[in-house]
Amino acid sequence: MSKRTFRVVLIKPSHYDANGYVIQWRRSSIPSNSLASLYGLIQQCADDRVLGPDVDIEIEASDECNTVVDVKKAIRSIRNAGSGMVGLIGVQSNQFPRALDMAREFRKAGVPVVIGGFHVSGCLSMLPTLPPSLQEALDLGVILYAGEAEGRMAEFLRDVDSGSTKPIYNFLNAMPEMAAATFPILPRPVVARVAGHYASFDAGRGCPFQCSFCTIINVQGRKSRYRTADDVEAIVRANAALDITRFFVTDDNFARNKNWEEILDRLIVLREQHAFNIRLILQVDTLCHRIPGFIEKAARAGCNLVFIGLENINPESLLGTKKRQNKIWEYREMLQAWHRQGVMTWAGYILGFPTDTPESIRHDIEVIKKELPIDILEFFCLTPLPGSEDHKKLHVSGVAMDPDMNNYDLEHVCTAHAKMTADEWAKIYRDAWDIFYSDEHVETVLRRAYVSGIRMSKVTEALTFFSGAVRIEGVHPLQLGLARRIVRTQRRHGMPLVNPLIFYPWRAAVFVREVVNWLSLYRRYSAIEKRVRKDPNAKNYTDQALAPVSADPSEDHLVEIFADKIPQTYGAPTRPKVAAAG
Ligand code: B12
Ligand code: SF4
Repeated sequence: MSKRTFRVVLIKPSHYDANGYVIQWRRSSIPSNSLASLYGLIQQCADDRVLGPDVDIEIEASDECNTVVDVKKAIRSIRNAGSGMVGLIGVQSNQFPRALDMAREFRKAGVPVVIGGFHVSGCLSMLPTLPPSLQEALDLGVILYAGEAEGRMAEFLRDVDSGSTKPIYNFLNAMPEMAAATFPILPRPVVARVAGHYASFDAGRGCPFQCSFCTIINVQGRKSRYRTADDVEAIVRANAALDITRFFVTDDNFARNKNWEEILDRLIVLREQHAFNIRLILQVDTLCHRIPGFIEKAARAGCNLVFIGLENINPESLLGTKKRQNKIWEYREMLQAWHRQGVMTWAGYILGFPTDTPESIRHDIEVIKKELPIDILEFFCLTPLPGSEDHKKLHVSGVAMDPDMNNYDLEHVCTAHAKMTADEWAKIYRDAWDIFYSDEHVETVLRRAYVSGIRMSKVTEALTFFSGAVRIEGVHPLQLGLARRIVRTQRRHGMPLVNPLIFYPWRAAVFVREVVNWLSLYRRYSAIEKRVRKDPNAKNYTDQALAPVSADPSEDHLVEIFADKIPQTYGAPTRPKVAAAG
């Protein structure tokens, strides 16, 4: 039987910086789970020979955040194979313009292109008509894929192979079960491009809550679906066979995964009885400490860094976006519980809620610094992301929003605010990093880490990384990697290529400036770390954030500060308001 090859090129697009260059690095910091999911699914199709016994399916996967994609080479490889397709994977709204620019080149060469991910799914799930970005893709002959691909790839590949594809595939009304579903996996060379060789998997999808800024509930659903402990063990073993044992678990809220205990118990056995050197980064909610044994087991299973969706400390803001589950009087106890297990705490904080002003934001960040043992805080601008209730409301009522999807990266102001001008909002976003990462507060964080027994060198590294991202590289830490690459010829569609004689000297100057800035930041923080370590009194350090939490929440100082803003509807503690400590 004569054999033929169907070549699948999977690309996770990045997005453009303010100069129109692709944001990419020699090493990225966080792996792409969407890429791993699609790779796993198509590898399964290749193993099952779904295009016929005579057809080999070859797969090539790259994450643009850490790889310069050579579009011409990819086109040649598909042509040489005789058939194939390009999949633009897990495309978020901010990545859609970059995805379209690549699609444009592939389509010019007649290669089938399909785009999937949150932008396509979010728009199709929430908007009554196609937005211009999706229409432009269709006009280029790009196939749009909404919804999840588990259990559906064989049929889709057959459609592409036989040239009988539909313009839009929409599976948003039929979420696949996660138990025993094909799992995410990537070849080791792809994972090796992520700093620290982190791989990723999702142990569940969907979320029962209703935050109005969130897209997840409208794309993955409010009914949560979970992988089993057997699935997770299989994922860990498959990666360990490639010598990869560090994982970013992408569940938006692992604490609400109903299989959490079984999963953690299984990982504990792998770690403690079979010497798997597992390390986990988990995302959890602010009430996870109320789940008996959760934090202790997470730490034993290898969690050394936890991301907490704090979002805000002002109850008025939280209520305005239906984030009712966040109860500020529980924050300190929750954070202290992670510290007791030696786990570094990393929280996200959103700026631009309707009641926010530059002054209130400054005030609230100062309160956090004093009151809460958060090691790493990162800031986002409240953004009407396509797929969210906020976006739908603005869209339907015709309120102006930035038409450039590249700006939906949570670092740009994309719509008007009732109390701040766009400039004020953008300024307080930039200032927020300076306010939190002042040298004085960096010392406080390191002193807290010292008494809590958290590895200080790790905290210093993390503080450097998060404090320098926006201030040195001009990108959010979630987009930061190691050693920026700027390819002169990969510029946004419509922007002119810069003459090499101007481009390369500019690039060299920027590179030198950035290296100097990073080194001096790291040296400064290392000197602070050394000072803390040498301080004979360091062991006795204490402050308001480390103070034991009173059994009576009404005695909590944070409750005092926001006393007049805590709604009394959900059994909140009451206490007369006092001013924030100076
Ligand atoms: C992990 C994660 C990250 C990681 C990794 C991103 C990466 N390189 O992949 C990090 C932390 C770096 C990150 C960063 C950001 N993220 Co993020 N992230 C996530 C998270 C939590 C999980 C993503 C995931 O793996 N999902 C599971 C996969 C399997 O789902 P999926 O991508 O939808 O893929 C399925 C289908 O869509 C489909 N599919 C997808 N692609 C394709 C392609 C083809 C060909 C086919 C057939 C099918 C198909 O099949 C897949 C399997 O079923 C999601 C929330 C979530 N629950 O998904 C947010 C999410 C995707 N992120 C979001 C945002 C906004 C960001 C940031 C802009 C925020 C910021 N400033 O930090 C940055 C942008 C960074 C950048 N430019 O790369 C938004 C996107 C919303 C939107 N409309 O754009 C989300 C939805 C969260 C939210 N706030 O609502 N993120
Ligand atoms: S923001 Fe987090 S808690 Fe809120 S609905 Fe989205 S995933 Fe759930």
